[in-house]
Amino acid sequence: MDCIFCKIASKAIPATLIYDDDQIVAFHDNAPQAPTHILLVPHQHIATINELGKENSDLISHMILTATQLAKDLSLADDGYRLVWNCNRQGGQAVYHIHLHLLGGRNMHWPPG
Ligand code: IU
Repeated sequence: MDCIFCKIASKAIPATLIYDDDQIVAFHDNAPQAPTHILLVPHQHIATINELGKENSDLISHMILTATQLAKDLSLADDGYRLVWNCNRQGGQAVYHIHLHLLGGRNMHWPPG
């Protein structure tokens, strides 16, 4: 499958991973939208969050808990940060392999763009 995030997660493409386990990897976004912009990506190829089911509950909770731990490790937790899942065209999804954005280090806007 020609999926860039599958290749990064399987290490077929070298990337600087800041977190790596048997379920997910995390790395810095290559076009950061905030001083800290990290992507958490599962090894399993799932195209969009629409495809998630109860069988993925452990994976999704692991992604969120890893993101919150990274936020604490990077001293973002007290000031705050944002977790984002983009879904499909109107949601602004560009890479069709699910990923959780962790954004921090600046004031976020609401409503989002
Ligand atoms: P989106 O939620 O699908 O829009 O986010 C995809 C993100 O993946 C986006 O922020 C890109 O900058 C980022 N990205 C990357 O970090 N490395 C890559 O090789 C590619 C995209 I392609």
